[in-house]
Amino acid sequence: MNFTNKDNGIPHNFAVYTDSSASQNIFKGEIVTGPATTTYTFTAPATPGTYFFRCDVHPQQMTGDFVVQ
Ligand SMILES: [Cu+2]
Repeated sequence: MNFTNKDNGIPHNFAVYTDSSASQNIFKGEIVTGPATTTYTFTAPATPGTYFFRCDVHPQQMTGDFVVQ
């Protein structure tokens, strides 16, 4: 996936976890400081379901569902 950080001078990343407790990491993208674009490559979980993603730098504000169908 392509990850674009448009925030000048602010670091972000994309990380996937099994659930919102964020205790078990599935993928942890490298943190990039904007403005920058990077490409993350990872294998999604084989089991369909709703997983959790967040920015590890802003774990309270930047979160969402990562859905495997
Ligand atoms: Cu962030």
